[in-house]
Amino acid sequence: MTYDDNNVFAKILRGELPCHKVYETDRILAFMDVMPRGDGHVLVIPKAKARNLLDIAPDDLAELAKAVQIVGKAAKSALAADGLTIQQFNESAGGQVVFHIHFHVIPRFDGVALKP
Ligand code: DGP
Repeated sequence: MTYDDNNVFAKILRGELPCHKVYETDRILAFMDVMPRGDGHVLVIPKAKARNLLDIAPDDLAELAKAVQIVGKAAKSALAADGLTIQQFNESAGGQVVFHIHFHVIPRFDGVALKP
């Protein structure tokens, strides 16, 4: 499968769509999810073009994983959460809707279920 430059996260990276940015480096952007499944639901994406886990370059994946840990720790601490859920979907059959690789970082609280 190929990378589509018109996906919404590509537009966010180009500044064509707004986002609520929470973390940024020269290679990574993290911003709030517009359809949060819980308080503090953040998306972490690479600036490099990659459709999903099946085609991202290993070096970009390593950088992305490091950013997920940084953002996850910060979100858990900022919200005094009890835990974290990390989600990542690949292709429509795998639940992917936006075709620029991203990790969901969702702070979790004891006894609180994720919204559907
Ligand atoms: P998925 O590809 O299934 O991992 O889901 C994509 C996620 O992206 C979903 O939780 C909603 C979020 N999302 C979709 N469009 C936008 C947008 O324009 N801005 C932001 N911040 N999030 C979006």
